Amino acid sequence: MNGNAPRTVLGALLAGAVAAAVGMLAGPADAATTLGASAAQTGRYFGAAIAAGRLGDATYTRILSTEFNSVTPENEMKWDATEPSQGRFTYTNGDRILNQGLAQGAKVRGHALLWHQQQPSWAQSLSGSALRSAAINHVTQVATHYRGQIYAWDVVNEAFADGGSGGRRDSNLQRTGNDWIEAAFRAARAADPAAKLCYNDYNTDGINAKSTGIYTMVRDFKSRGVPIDCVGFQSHLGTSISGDYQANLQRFADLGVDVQITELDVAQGGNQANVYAAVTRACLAVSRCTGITVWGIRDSDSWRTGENPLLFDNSGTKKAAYTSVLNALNAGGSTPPSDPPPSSTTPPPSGAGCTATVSLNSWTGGYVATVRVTAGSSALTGWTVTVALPSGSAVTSTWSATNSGNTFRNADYNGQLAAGASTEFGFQGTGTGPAAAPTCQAG
Ligand code: 9MR
Repeated sequence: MNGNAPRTVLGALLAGAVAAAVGMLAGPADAATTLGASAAQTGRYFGAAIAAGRLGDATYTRILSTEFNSVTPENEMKWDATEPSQGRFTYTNGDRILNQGLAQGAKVRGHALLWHQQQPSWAQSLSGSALRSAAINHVTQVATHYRGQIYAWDVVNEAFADGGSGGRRDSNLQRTGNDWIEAAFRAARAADPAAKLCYNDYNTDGINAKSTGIYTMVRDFKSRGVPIDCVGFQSHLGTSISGDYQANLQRFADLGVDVQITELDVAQGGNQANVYAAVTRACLAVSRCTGITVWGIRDSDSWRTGENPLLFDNSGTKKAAYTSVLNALNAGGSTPPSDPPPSSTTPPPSGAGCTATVSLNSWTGGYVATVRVTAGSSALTGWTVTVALPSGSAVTSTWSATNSGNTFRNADYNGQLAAGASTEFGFQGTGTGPAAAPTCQAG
């Protein structure tokens, strides 16, 4: 044990007995000395939003790699950063965040595929079906680039209105039709079946009209089979925390989704350490609260200039808020259920040759198709996939393959597949997408 709050022998015995009785409680084991290690004792992560431009700062990266076992790009995976002009994708800074996370064995949360802010100017000037197809293509491309490497994606960020309406925020995306959110989630699932898909928002830190609007959407998505796995509660907090903060997390968890604290920061004041501890305890008390992310490392890294809302001061020294979070983590809590990540249901191929499956994201007048090509019992040096398109449907763009009409050939870099291995390509079209399974031929 280190210098944490002393426990009485009776208290320790009681805690142990209760833990044994319910079989769900973890800790207080040996107190861990970093946020990430302590959160890991109950199967959770403790993360930070990080900026590629700060990775050369030695103090910053020392704290990052010592304390945190999850990272979120503060800006580098947003639409304006990843698709500065339409159809031209730049991943340099996003990849730097990803690689930093992977190098230190951290989870990487993707943030954010679609948002009304930080859109590139070309997207801001689009509307209607042109914007809808550009947005879905964006989701598909970015999630495909990071496929298999992202723990959870904020697929849609901040789509609900503030105030008492409980409804959607007006935005160019919302004006493409109320189904834009579910179309985005379907596209993300098709592109990266292993990533957890989250809806993320702020001012949802308690039971209020906005969080209830989101709750109603999540319940509807779950009832209709729209793929959603988690809800992010940003938790940009002032000097207090709502009394029903934990109850709000729990009601979402009871819908069958994970909950995550995604952008925590707390105004500095007399209560800062207490508010941080209360948020931490609330997450630990909800078994499906899988982790906490703070929105920056040092106060000087924060977007809330002058509010000193983080766990480390400007020189990188731990603040009282840090100690209160670490102590709360070390006190233990419920253990998240170990659910396997959502996985693709592609059947294993049999025989030589290859098979192809297609998943579709459709909207009125258009669709994005993602096609998975899997080699049979022999390696392939090339493949050709033919897709039956209904009359009136035309392919308008293709990625990771070349096409002539409805026949698609491998690109230079994805024709060679080991036996049983898979690759993906995609295309966008007008009209209605393919209804039948595609055929695949080796060569
Ligand atoms: O911290 C981010 C800041 O550097 C950007 O300038 C800003 C642009 O809008 O976005 C900040 O991050 C936001 C996050 O992406 C979504 N939730 C609110 C965060 C704080 O504004």
